[in-house]
Amino acid sequence: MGQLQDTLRQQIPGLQSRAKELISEKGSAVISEVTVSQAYGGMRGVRGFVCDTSSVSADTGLIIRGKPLLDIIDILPEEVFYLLLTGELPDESALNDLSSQLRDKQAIPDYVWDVLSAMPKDSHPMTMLTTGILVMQEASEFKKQFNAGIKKSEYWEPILFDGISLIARLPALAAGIYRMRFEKGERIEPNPDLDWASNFAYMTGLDDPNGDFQKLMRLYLMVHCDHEGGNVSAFAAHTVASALSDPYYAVVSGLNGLAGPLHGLANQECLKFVLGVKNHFSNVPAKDDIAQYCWDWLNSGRVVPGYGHAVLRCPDPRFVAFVDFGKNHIKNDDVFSIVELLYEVVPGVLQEQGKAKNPWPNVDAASGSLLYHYGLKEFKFYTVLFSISRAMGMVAQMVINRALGVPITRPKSVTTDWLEENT
Ligand code: HAX
Repeated sequence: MGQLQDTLRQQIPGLQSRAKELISEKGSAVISEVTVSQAYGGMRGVRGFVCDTSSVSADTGLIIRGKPLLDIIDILPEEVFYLLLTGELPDESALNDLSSQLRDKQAIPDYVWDVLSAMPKDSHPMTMLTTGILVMQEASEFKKQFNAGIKKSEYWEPILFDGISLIARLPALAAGIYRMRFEKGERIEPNPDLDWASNFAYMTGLDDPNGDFQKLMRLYLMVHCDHEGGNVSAFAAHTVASALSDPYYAVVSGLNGLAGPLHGLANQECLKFVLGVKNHFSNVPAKDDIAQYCWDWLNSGRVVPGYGHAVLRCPDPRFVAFVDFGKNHIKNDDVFSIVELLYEVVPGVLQEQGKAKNPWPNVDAASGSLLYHYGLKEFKFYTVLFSISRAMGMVAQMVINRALGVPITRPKSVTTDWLEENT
């Protein structure tokens, strides 16, 4: 049915026996313990499940199937999706095959636009995106095959079918939401000659005389693809998918988590913060002034968006990739200059404040300034971009989990009384 599917069909028996062997030989080995602080503290650092699509190390950041992000920064989102799923980069023919599967499935049913156009005009674009995905759930192939009695060992195939269908539709859905929500005029039909990310850029209708916005979208939609399994969106999607809810339901659950300001919405909040700096000083401020601005911000009880991370303890390589892009493609841009200046100032301020365990920038600190430069100024839309990309990681994780027969997620909670009596 497709080269990606064939590769997975060959790989999955090996994955299953590797997991079976580990369980039988080392099933009772202890990989983590949980303290009372962790039980109250968002389970930070607790190792409790398996995710092979990517890993995040505190001092180097995102590693996709053994490849540090910055080593593969030039690959297409389609290639990274293949890599997340299989651990291999596709050759030309496998890439063409996946690209044509995505192209074949990209049409959005009309009822989606009907539903979206009935929503309040000032709905948040993330609400529109998750609504648009959810109403397409009726098309789930997994749901149909499950109801028809498909064997457990075959679940992953219709999960992948649904995942590819959903990922195929996201650029047109997101671009259509952009044009509808921000009154940009009629939707723009997909261009069959473009890759997945460039097509999204094209369908926004933004002016792109040199093709640099398409280039940025290829980078943007690649680097946001996955960040191991324990972040809010991945873990929410993982949990919901473990109940055998189909990928439409599960991805929407993950995206609803991504819509929180401490997670994916930070890219919107971050640009708001940077524009606040620009407005406050009427141009690019001096370092001392920006430091004072950050102190006033922190002292008013707010977090500096785009800085800090639950796992990372270094500048996020995804941030580094965006800053490199800006340095190479953007000259004399005040908003990007403020982002660069904040990078020089904020880590020192956060270190002096002494609260944040990681004073360094995360993925969200620079991306908005680039989008803004290319005319995508409606920052409420930014988390939708993150979502289009992150759906790839969520889908890859759920395909592998179903292939391995991972059971329903159900950790044990304890009561405060239990803690007082048993610790
Ligand atoms: N500014 C100010 N204070 C910060 C901070 C920041 N950027 N980052 C952390 N802190 C504070 C926390 O609020 C916490 O304060 P309290 O003790 O008063 O509650 C303290 O430092 C310890 O927090 P931590 O252990 O370092 O961080 P957490 O693991 O709890 O949280 C967050 C990680 C990313 C949520 C946090 O750093 C934050 O709020 N950052 C700003 C928002 C942001 O950029 N989010 C996007 C993260 C990347 C991502 O997921 N993108 O999708």
